[in-house]
Amino acid sequence: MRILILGGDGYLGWPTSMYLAGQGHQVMVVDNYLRRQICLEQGLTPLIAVPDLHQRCQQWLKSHGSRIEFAVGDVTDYPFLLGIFQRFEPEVVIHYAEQPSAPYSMMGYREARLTVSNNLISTLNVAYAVRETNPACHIIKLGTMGEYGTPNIDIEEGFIDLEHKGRSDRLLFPRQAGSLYHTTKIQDTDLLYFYVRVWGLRVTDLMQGPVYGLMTPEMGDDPKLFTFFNYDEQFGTVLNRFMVQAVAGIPLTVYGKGGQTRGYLNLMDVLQCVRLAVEKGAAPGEMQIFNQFTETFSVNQLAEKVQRVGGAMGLDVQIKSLPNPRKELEEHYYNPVHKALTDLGLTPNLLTDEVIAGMLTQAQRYRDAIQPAFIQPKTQWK
Ligand code: USQ
Repeated sequence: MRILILGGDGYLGWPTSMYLAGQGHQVMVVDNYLRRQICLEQGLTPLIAVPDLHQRCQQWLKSHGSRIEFAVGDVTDYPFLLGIFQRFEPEVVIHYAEQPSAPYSMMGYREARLTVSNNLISTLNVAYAVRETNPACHIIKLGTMGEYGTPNIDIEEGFIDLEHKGRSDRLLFPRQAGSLYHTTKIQDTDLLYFYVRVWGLRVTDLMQGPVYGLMTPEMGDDPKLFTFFNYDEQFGTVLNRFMVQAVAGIPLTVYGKGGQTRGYLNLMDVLQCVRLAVEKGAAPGEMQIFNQFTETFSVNQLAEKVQRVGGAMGLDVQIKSLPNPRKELEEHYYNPVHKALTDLGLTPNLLTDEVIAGMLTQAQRYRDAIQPAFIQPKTQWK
Protein backbone atom coordinates (compact mmCIF):
# COMPACT_ATOMS: atom_id res chain seq x y z
CA MET A 1 0.00 0.00 0.00
CA ARG A 2 1.04 3.63 -0.36
CA ILE A 3 1.35 4.84 3.23
CA LEU A 4 1.99 8.47 4.17
CA ILE A 5 3.48 8.94 7.64
CA LEU A 6 3.11 12.45 9.07
CA GLY A 7 5.58 13.10 11.87
CA GLY A 8 7.86 10.38 10.53
CA ASP A 9 11.02 11.76 12.15
CA GLY A 10 9.84 11.22 15.74
CA TYR A 11 10.24 8.60 18.46
CA LEU A 12 7.39 6.53 16.99
CA GLY A 13 7.26 7.88 13.45
CA TRP A 14 10.72 6.78 12.30
CA PRO A 15 10.49 3.18 13.65
CA THR A 16 7.01 2.92 12.07
CA SER A 17 8.36 4.14 8.73
CA MET A 18 11.14 1.55 8.68
CA TYR A 19 8.83 -1.23 9.85
CA LEU A 20 6.16 -0.61 7.21
CA ALA A 21 8.79 -0.13 4.48
CA GLY A 22 10.32 -3.42 5.60
CA GLN A 23 6.90 -5.05 5.21
CA GLY A 24 6.95 -4.09 1.55
CA HIS A 25 4.73 -1.00 1.68
CA GLN A 26 5.55 2.14 -0.28
CA VAL A 27 6.26 4.67 2.47
CA MET A 28 6.55 8.44 2.40
CA VAL A 29 7.48 10.45 5.48
CA VAL A 30 6.70 14.10 6.22
CA ASP A 31 8.13 16.04 9.14
CA ASN A 32 8.96 19.67 9.97
CA TYR A 33 11.44 18.71 12.75
CA LEU A 34 9.25 20.36 15.39
CA ARG A 35 10.48 18.06 18.15
CA ARG A 36 14.11 18.67 17.20
CA GLN A 37 13.41 22.41 17.13
CA ILE A 38 11.81 22.45 20.59
CA CYS A 39 14.70 20.38 21.94
CA LEU A 40 17.17 22.88 20.43
CA GLU A 41 15.29 25.78 22.02
CA GLN A 42 15.24 24.09 25.41
CA GLY A 43 18.82 22.85 25.22
CA LEU A 44 17.71 19.20 25.29
CA THR A 45 19.49 16.42 23.44
CA PRO A 46 18.38 12.83 22.91
CA LEU A 47 20.36 10.03 24.54
CA ILE A 48 21.76 9.02 21.15
CA ALA A 49 22.36 11.59 18.42
CA VAL A 50 20.42 10.58 15.31
CA PRO A 51 20.83 11.93 11.77
CA ASP A 52 18.17 13.88 9.87
CA LEU A 53 15.73 12.37 7.39
CA HIS A 54 18.07 12.83 4.40
CA GLN A 55 20.67 10.64 6.05
CA ARG A 56 18.24 8.24 7.70
CA CYS A 57 16.45 7.47 4.43
CA GLN A 58 19.76 7.09 2.60
CA GLN A 59 21.02 4.73 5.29
CA TRP A 60 17.81 2.72 5.15
CA LEU A 61 18.17 2.36 1.36
CA LYS A 62 21.79 1.31 1.73
CA SER A 63 21.20 -1.26 4.45
CA HIS A 64 17.75 -2.60 3.50
CA GLY A 65 17.48 -1.89 -0.22
CA SER A 66 14.05 -0.24 -0.08
CA ARG A 67 13.29 3.42 -0.52
CA ILE A 68 11.56 5.65 2.05
CA GLU A 69 10.54 8.92 0.40
CA PHE A 70 10.43 12.02 2.53
CA ALA A 71 9.55 15.70 2.50
CA VAL A 72 10.50 18.28 5.10
CA GLY A 73 7.53 20.54 5.70
CA ASP A 74 4.72 21.53 7.98
CA VAL A 75 1.43 19.65 8.06
CA THR A 76 -0.29 22.83 9.30
CA ASP A 77 0.62 24.40 5.91
CA TYR A 78 -2.39 23.25 3.88
CA PRO A 79 -1.06 23.92 0.34
CA PHE A 80 2.09 21.97 1.23
CA LEU A 81 0.12 19.02 2.62
CA LEU A 82 -2.32 19.01 -0.28
CA GLY A 83 0.62 18.89 -2.71
CA ILE A 84 1.97 15.82 -0.91
CA PHE A 85 -1.41 14.06 -1.11
CA GLN A 86 -1.76 14.94 -4.81
CA ARG A 87 1.72 13.69 -5.63
CA PHE A 88 1.96 10.58 -3.43
CA GLU A 89 -1.73 9.53 -3.56
CA PRO A 90 -1.69 7.65 -0.23
CA GLU A 91 -4.14 4.85 0.48
CA VAL A 92 -3.39 5.20 4.21
CA VAL A 93 -2.21 8.24 6.16
CA ILE A 94 -0.78 7.81 9.65
CA HIS A 95 -0.94 11.05 11.60
CA TYR A 96 1.76 11.39 14.27
CA ALA A 97 2.58 15.01 13.45
CA GLU A 98 1.67 16.53 16.79
CA GLN A 99 3.32 18.26 19.71
CA PRO A 100 3.34 15.19 22.00
CA SER A 101 4.53 16.47 25.35
CA ALA A 102 2.14 17.10 28.25
CA PRO A 103 4.69 19.13 30.28
CA TYR A 104 5.59 21.30 27.25
CA SER A 105 1.93 22.14 26.75
CA MET A 106 1.75 23.37 30.36
CA MET A 107 4.83 25.63 30.30
CA GLY A 108 3.19 28.89 29.35
CA TYR A 109 1.03 30.70 26.82
CA ARG A 110 3.45 30.38 23.88
CA GLU A 111 3.78 26.62 24.34
CA ALA A 112 0.03 26.21 24.93
CA ARG A 113 -0.73 28.11 21.74
CA LEU A 114 1.77 26.10 19.71
CA THR A 115 0.28 22.85 21.02
CA VAL A 116 -3.31 23.85 20.24
CA SER A 117 -2.59 25.33 16.81
CA ASN A 118 -0.20 22.60 15.70
CA ASN A 119 -2.31 19.67 16.85
CA LEU A 120 -5.74 20.89 15.80
CA ILE A 121 -4.79 22.50 12.48
CA SER A 122 -2.73 19.47 11.46
CA THR A 123 -5.72 17.21 12.09
CA LEU A 124 -8.09 19.56 10.27
CA ASN A 125 -5.69 19.68 7.32
CA VAL A 126 -5.47 15.89 7.14
CA ALA A 127 -9.27 15.62 7.05
CA TYR A 128 -9.50 18.24 4.27
CA ALA A 129 -6.63 16.83 2.21
CA VAL A 130 -8.17 13.35 2.34
CA ARG A 131 -11.59 14.66 1.36
CA GLU A 132 -10.18 16.73 -1.48
CA THR A 133 -7.90 14.07 -2.99
CA ASN A 134 -9.28 10.63 -2.06
CA PRO A 135 -12.02 10.22 0.59
CA ALA A 136 -11.35 6.46 0.58
CA CYS A 137 -7.90 7.04 2.13
CA HIS A 138 -7.83 5.48 5.61
CA ILE A 139 -6.78 7.97 8.32
CA ILE A 140 -4.95 6.39 11.25
CA LYS A 141 -4.64 8.93 14.00
CA LEU A 142 -2.43 8.53 17.04
CA GLY A 143 -4.63 9.38 20.00
CA THR A 144 -3.90 8.78 23.65
CA MET A 145 -5.34 6.85 26.60
CA GLY A 146 -4.92 10.14 28.46
CA GLU A 147 -8.03 11.46 26.71
CA TYR A 148 -10.13 9.33 29.07
CA GLY A 149 -8.32 10.50 32.20
CA THR A 150 -8.79 8.31 35.26
CA PRO A 151 -12.56 7.95 35.80
CA ASN A 152 -13.91 5.86 38.66
CA ILE A 153 -15.56 3.44 36.20
CA ASP A 154 -14.19 0.96 33.64
CA ILE A 155 -12.92 2.68 30.48
CA GLU A 156 -14.53 1.28 27.35
CA GLU A 157 -12.93 1.17 23.93
CA GLY A 158 -13.89 4.55 22.49
CA PHE A 159 -17.65 4.36 22.87
CA ILE A 160 -20.10 3.61 25.68
CA ASP A 161 -23.66 2.29 25.51
CA LEU A 162 -25.73 4.49 27.76
CA GLU A 163 -29.27 4.28 29.12
CA HIS A 164 -30.67 7.54 30.30
CA LYS A 165 -34.23 8.22 31.44
CA GLY A 166 -35.57 5.22 29.59
CA ARG A 167 -33.71 5.83 26.32
CA SER A 168 -30.39 4.45 25.11
CA ASP A 169 -27.61 5.47 22.73
CA ARG A 170 -23.98 4.70 21.87
CA LEU A 171 -21.80 7.77 22.49
CA LEU A 172 -18.12 8.61 22.70
CA PHE A 173 -16.78 7.53 26.09
CA PRO A 174 -16.53 10.61 28.36
CA ARG A 175 -13.20 12.41 28.16
CA GLN A 176 -11.46 14.40 30.89
CA ALA A 177 -7.81 15.01 30.14
CA GLY A 178 -5.06 15.90 32.61
CA SER A 179 -3.02 18.32 30.45
CA LEU A 180 -3.55 20.76 27.60
CA TYR A 181 -1.72 18.36 25.27
CA HIS A 182 -4.14 15.55 26.18
CA THR A 183 -7.05 17.99 25.72
CA THR A 184 -5.95 18.68 22.13
CA LYS A 185 -6.11 14.93 21.50
CA ILE A 186 -9.73 14.93 22.67
CA GLN A 187 -10.40 17.75 20.25
CA ASP A 188 -8.69 15.79 17.46
CA THR A 189 -11.02 12.87 18.13
CA ASP A 190 -14.04 15.18 18.04
CA LEU A 191 -12.87 16.78 14.78
CA LEU A 192 -12.34 13.46 13.06
CA TYR A 193 -15.56 11.94 14.38
CA PHE A 194 -17.41 14.99 13.05
CA TYR A 195 -15.99 14.52 9.55
CA VAL A 196 -16.62 10.79 9.72
CA ARG A 197 -20.31 11.52 10.34
CA VAL A 198 -20.58 14.39 7.85
CA TRP A 199 -18.25 13.36 5.01
CA GLY A 200 -18.08 9.60 5.55
CA LEU A 201 -14.30 9.54 6.10
CA ARG A 202 -12.62 6.29 7.22
CA VAL A 203 -10.81 6.76 10.53
CA THR A 204 -9.03 4.68 13.16
CA ASP A 205 -8.12 6.48 16.39
CA LEU A 206 -5.42 4.66 18.36
CA MET A 207 -5.72 5.50 22.05
CA GLN A 208 -2.17 4.81 23.09
CA GLY A 209 -0.63 4.66 26.56
CA PRO A 210 2.96 5.69 27.41
CA VAL A 211 5.49 3.82 25.28
CA TYR A 212 8.85 2.44 26.42
CA GLY A 213 11.82 1.05 24.52
CA LEU A 214 14.78 2.06 22.40
CA MET A 215 15.15 -0.67 19.87
CA THR A 216 13.22 -2.35 17.06
CA PRO A 217 14.56 -5.13 14.80
CA GLU A 218 14.80 -2.78 11.81
CA MET A 219 17.42 -0.67 13.64
CA GLY A 220 19.76 -3.61 14.07
CA ASP A 221 22.91 -2.26 15.68
CA ASP A 222 23.13 0.75 13.39
CA PRO A 223 23.00 4.05 15.35
CA LYS A 224 22.13 5.89 12.11
CA LEU A 225 18.76 4.08 12.21
CA PHE A 226 18.09 4.51 15.94
CA THR A 227 15.09 6.43 17.17
CA PHE A 228 15.00 9.88 18.75
CA PHE A 229 15.04 8.83 22.42
CA ASN A 230 14.44 11.51 25.04
CA TYR A 231 14.78 11.03 28.78
CA ASP A 232 14.19 14.65 29.81
CA GLU A 233 11.10 15.94 31.61
CA GLN A 234 9.52 17.22 28.40
CA PHE A 235 9.70 14.36 25.93
CA GLY A 236 10.82 11.34 27.95
CA THR A 237 8.06 8.96 28.99
CA VAL A 238 8.26 7.70 32.54
CA LEU A 239 9.81 4.26 32.06
CA ASN A 240 12.34 5.54 29.52
CA ARG A 241 13.33 8.17 32.06
CA PHE A 242 13.65 5.59 34.83
CA MET A 243 16.01 3.46 32.69
CA VAL A 244 18.36 6.37 32.13
CA GLN A 245 18.15 7.51 35.76
CA ALA A 246 19.00 3.99 36.95
CA VAL A 247 22.08 3.88 34.75
CA ALA A 248 23.19 7.38 35.78
CA GLY A 249 22.82 6.63 39.50
CA ILE A 250 20.08 9.26 39.90
CA PRO A 251 17.18 8.25 42.20
CA LEU A 252 14.09 7.35 40.18
CA THR A 253 11.77 10.37 40.05
CA VAL A 254 8.41 9.09 41.31
CA TYR A 255 5.94 12.00 41.24
CA GLY A 256 3.86 12.19 44.42
CA LYS A 257 2.48 8.94 45.85
CA GLY A 258 3.27 6.99 42.67
CA GLY A 259 -0.10 5.27 42.51
CA GLN A 260 -0.77 6.88 39.08
CA THR A 261 -1.68 3.93 36.85
CA ARG A 262 -1.50 3.92 33.06
CA GLY A 263 -1.60 1.39 30.21
CA TYR A 264 1.92 0.84 28.83
CA LEU A 265 3.32 -0.77 25.70
CA ASN A 266 6.63 -1.66 24.13
CA LEU A 267 7.80 0.37 21.12
CA MET A 268 7.74 -2.85 19.09
CA ASP A 269 4.06 -3.31 19.90
CA VAL A 270 3.27 0.19 18.63
CA LEU A 271 4.48 -1.01 15.25
CA GLN A 272 2.38 -4.17 15.41
CA CYS A 273 -0.72 -2.19 16.42
CA VAL A 274 -0.29 0.30 13.59
CA ARG A 275 0.21 -2.54 11.10
CA LEU A 276 -2.95 -4.24 12.37
CA ALA A 277 -4.86 -0.98 11.94
CA VAL A 278 -3.51 -0.60 8.38
CA GLU A 279 -4.50 -4.16 7.50
CA LYS A 280 -7.93 -3.92 9.13
CA GLY A 281 -8.90 -0.71 7.33
CA ALA A 282 -12.08 1.20 8.17
CA ALA A 283 -15.37 1.37 6.29
CA PRO A 284 -16.63 4.66 4.84
CA GLY A 285 -18.28 6.61 7.65
CA GLU A 286 -16.66 4.41 10.30
CA MET A 287 -14.70 5.72 13.28
CA GLN A 288 -12.88 2.85 14.99
CA ILE A 289 -11.29 3.51 18.35
CA PHE A 290 -8.77 1.00 19.72
CA ASN A 291 -7.24 1.22 23.19
CA GLN A 292 -3.56 0.68 22.45
CA PHE A 293 -1.60 -0.73 25.40
CA THR A 294 -0.70 -4.17 26.67
CA GLU A 295 -0.36 -3.92 30.48
CA THR A 296 -1.22 -1.49 33.27
CA PHE A 297 1.26 -0.45 35.96
CA SER A 298 1.45 2.20 38.63
CA VAL A 299 4.52 4.44 38.68
CA ASN A 300 5.60 2.69 41.91
CA GLN A 301 5.39 -0.73 40.24
CA LEU A 302 7.58 0.50 37.37
CA ALA A 303 10.12 1.98 39.76
CA GLU A 304 10.27 -1.23 41.82
CA LYS A 305 10.79 -3.34 38.70
CA VAL A 306 13.65 -1.13 37.50
CA GLN A 307 15.17 -1.15 40.98
CA ARG A 308 15.02 -4.95 41.23
CA VAL A 309 16.35 -5.71 37.74
CA GLY A 310 18.95 -2.93 37.95
CA GLY A 311 20.06 -4.26 41.35
CA ALA A 312 20.59 -7.73 39.88
CA MET A 313 22.82 -6.09 37.24
CA GLY A 314 24.92 -4.41 39.91
CA LEU A 315 23.33 -0.96 39.67
CA ASP A 316 22.52 0.89 42.90
CA VAL A 317 18.99 2.06 42.05
CA GLN A 318 17.32 4.37 44.57
CA ILE A 319 13.72 5.57 44.40
CA LYS A 320 12.76 9.07 45.51
CA SER A 321 9.27 10.52 45.72
CA LEU A 322 9.16 14.15 44.52
CA PRO A 323 6.36 16.67 45.04
CA ASN A 324 4.14 16.05 42.01
CA PRO A 325 4.60 18.85 39.45
CA ARG A 326 1.36 17.74 37.77
CA LYS A 327 -2.25 17.91 38.86
CA GLU A 328 -3.44 14.30 38.69
CA LEU A 329 -4.93 11.62 40.93
CA GLU A 330 -2.13 9.72 42.69
CA GLU A 331 -4.36 6.85 43.85
CA HIS A 332 -7.29 5.83 41.68
CA TYR A 333 -9.30 3.09 40.03
CA TYR A 334 -8.07 2.14 36.55
CA ASN A 335 -9.57 -0.60 34.44
CA PRO A 336 -9.54 0.13 30.70
CA VAL A 337 -10.74 -2.43 28.15
CA HIS A 338 -8.14 -3.32 25.50
CA LYS A 339 -9.61 -6.07 23.42
CA ALA A 340 -9.86 -4.83 19.82
CA LEU A 341 -6.15 -5.05 18.94
CA THR A 342 -5.80 -8.41 20.71
CA ASP A 343 -8.74 -9.71 18.67
CA LEU A 344 -6.95 -8.50 15.52
CA GLY A 345 -3.91 -10.61 16.45
CA LEU A 346 -1.63 -8.44 18.61
CA THR A 347 0.99 -10.62 20.32
CA PRO A 348 2.37 -8.44 23.12
CA ASN A 349 6.01 -8.02 24.03
CA LEU A 350 5.41 -7.69 27.77
CA LEU A 351 7.55 -5.88 30.31
CA THR A 352 9.61 -8.85 31.47
CA ASP A 353 12.82 -8.64 33.49
CA GLU A 354 14.70 -9.49 30.28
CA VAL A 355 13.14 -6.52 28.49
CA ILE A 356 14.10 -4.19 31.35
CA ALA A 357 17.62 -5.62 31.46
CA GLY A 358 17.93 -5.13 27.68
CA MET A 359 16.93 -1.48 27.96
CA LEU A 360 19.30 -0.90 30.86
CA THR A 361 22.14 -2.52 28.93
CA GLN A 362 21.47 -0.34 25.91
CA ALA A 363 21.29 2.81 28.08
CA GLN A 364 24.59 1.81 29.72
CA ARG A 365 26.32 1.95 26.33
CA TYR A 366 25.46 5.66 26.21
CA ARG A 367 26.03 6.42 29.89
CA ASP A 368 28.59 9.15 29.18
CA ALA A 369 26.03 11.08 27.12
CA ILE A 370 23.50 11.33 29.96
CA GLN A 371 22.89 14.91 31.11
CA PRO A 372 21.82 14.86 34.80
CA ALA A 373 20.44 18.40 34.38
CA PHE A 374 17.62 17.03 32.17
CA ILE A 375 16.18 14.82 34.89
CA GLN A 376 14.44 16.90 37.55
CA PRO A 377 10.96 18.17 36.59
CA LYS A 378 10.60 21.94 36.32
CA THR A 379 7.19 22.45 34.74
CA GLN A 380 4.42 22.96 37.29
CA TRP A 381 0.79 22.40 36.27
CA LYS A 382 -0.59 24.96 38.75
N1 USQ B 1 5.78 10.35 36.05
C1 USQ B 1 6.53 10.17 37.19
N2 USQ B 1 7.86 10.47 37.12
C2 USQ B 1 8.47 10.92 35.99
C3 USQ B 1 7.68 11.09 34.83
C4 USQ B 1 6.34 10.81 34.90
O1 USQ B 1 6.03 9.76 38.25
O2 USQ B 1 9.66 11.15 36.03
C5 USQ B 1 4.34 10.00 36.07
C6 USQ B 1 3.42 11.11 35.57
O3 USQ B 1 3.10 12.01 36.61
C7 USQ B 1 2.23 10.31 35.03
C8 USQ B 1 2.86 9.01 34.55
O4 USQ B 1 4.15 8.94 35.16
O5 USQ B 1 1.34 10.00 36.08
C9 USQ B 1 3.01 8.93 33.04
O6 USQ B 1 3.76 10.05 32.63
P1 USQ B 1 4.49 10.11 31.20
O7 USQ B 1 5.32 11.35 31.19
O8 USQ B 1 5.15 8.80 30.91
O9 USQ B 1 3.25 10.17 30.20
P2 USQ B 1 2.35 11.39 29.73
O10 USQ B 1 2.83 12.71 30.15
O11 USQ B 1 0.94 11.05 30.08
O12 USQ B 1 2.51 11.35 28.16
C10 USQ B 1 3.07 10.25 27.44
C11 USQ B 1 3.45 10.74 26.06
C12 USQ B 1 2.20 11.21 25.35
C13 USQ B 1 1.19 10.08 25.33
C14 USQ B 1 0.90 9.60 26.74
C15 USQ B 1 -0.01 8.40 26.84
O13 USQ B 1 4.41 11.78 26.15
O14 USQ B 1 2.53 11.64 24.04
O15 USQ B 1 -0.02 10.51 24.74
O16 USQ B 1 2.13 9.20 27.35
S1 USQ B 1 -1.06 8.47 28.24
O17 USQ B 1 -0.23 8.71 29.43
O18 USQ B 1 -1.79 7.22 28.36
O19 USQ B 1 -1.95 9.59 28.06
